[in-house]
Amino acid sequence: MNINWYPGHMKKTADSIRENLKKVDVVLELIDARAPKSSKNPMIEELKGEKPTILIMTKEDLADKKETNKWKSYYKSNGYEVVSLNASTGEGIKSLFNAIDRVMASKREKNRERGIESELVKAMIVGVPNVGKSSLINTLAEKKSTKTGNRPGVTKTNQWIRVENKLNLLDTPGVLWPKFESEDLALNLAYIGSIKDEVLPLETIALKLIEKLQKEYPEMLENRYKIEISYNPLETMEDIAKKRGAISRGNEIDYSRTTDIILDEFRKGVIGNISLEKADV
Ligand SMILES: Nc1nc2c(ncn2[C@@H]2O[C@H](COP(=O)(O)OP(=O)(O)OP(=O)(O)O)[C@@H](O)[C@H]2O)c(=O)[nH]1
Ligand SMILES: [Mg+2]
Repeated sequence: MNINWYPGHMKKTADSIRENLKKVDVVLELIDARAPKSSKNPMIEELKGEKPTILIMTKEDLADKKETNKWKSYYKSNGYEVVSLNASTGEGIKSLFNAIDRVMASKREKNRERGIESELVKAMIVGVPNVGKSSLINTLAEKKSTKTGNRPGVTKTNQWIRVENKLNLLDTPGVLWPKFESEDLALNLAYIGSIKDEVLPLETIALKLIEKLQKEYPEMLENRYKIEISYNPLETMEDIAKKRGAISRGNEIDYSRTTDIILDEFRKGVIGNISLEKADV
């Protein structure tokens, strides 16, 4: 898969992350609960250095809860402060406030010793495109302060959002990195909508997703589309097309429409609660 997705603005974003790190107390690093390894940008890990960080698994409502819990244990045992939540509705947000309190405890103590009573926490929100950064900010601010959308690249520039005297949050554009480690990783990022659809071979991506779901979540596919899955992903795709009436004039299968149906329904979580990566890594 040849994805030419590293335009100049990615580099600019990396430079600006480096710059803004100096201004914040904590980094909120967002990863997608459905792909907690693939959606963790190694560039961010490198850029942020020793800055206190909270790893936030967003979209937990779309993932397999059992796997999400395993991933949390995995990251905890690797020394991370980690929480999972729904960035759109705010479900699970209490765990984030608790984590912020833990991370800020020593700094607040030092401030108090110096006679500074401010509870303000300055945080930078970072993560791959479409992971829910702006949604999380809106949820924390309890109003629509930033633009969100179900596609990558919605946020174009950095923006500070103040939440009373408690939080000063920096929304940032999603960042990818120059070279993906494996095709599976790239596919996961494609499935969750972190790579622009325009640069992807979408039919191939949908077939690969079917292949994966056939292996790992066959009942979900069967129940959602009322089909019996075939060993051949292309046949499964054709069965889905017939069930959904994605047939064009001349009785031909409309592969492009079927592709849209499958990707859209996976991304919305209506096929089921699916974890693309298992935590036994
Ligand atoms: N189900 C579910 N949807 C979410 C969650 N968080 C965000 N979304 C949806 O995911 C899409 C992307 O959200 P954004 O907040 O725009 O993501 P972003 O990380 O700011 O994206 P960029 O600015 O493009 O990098 C939107 O359609 C949100 O409604 C979540 O926890 N659960
Ligand atoms: Mg955004």
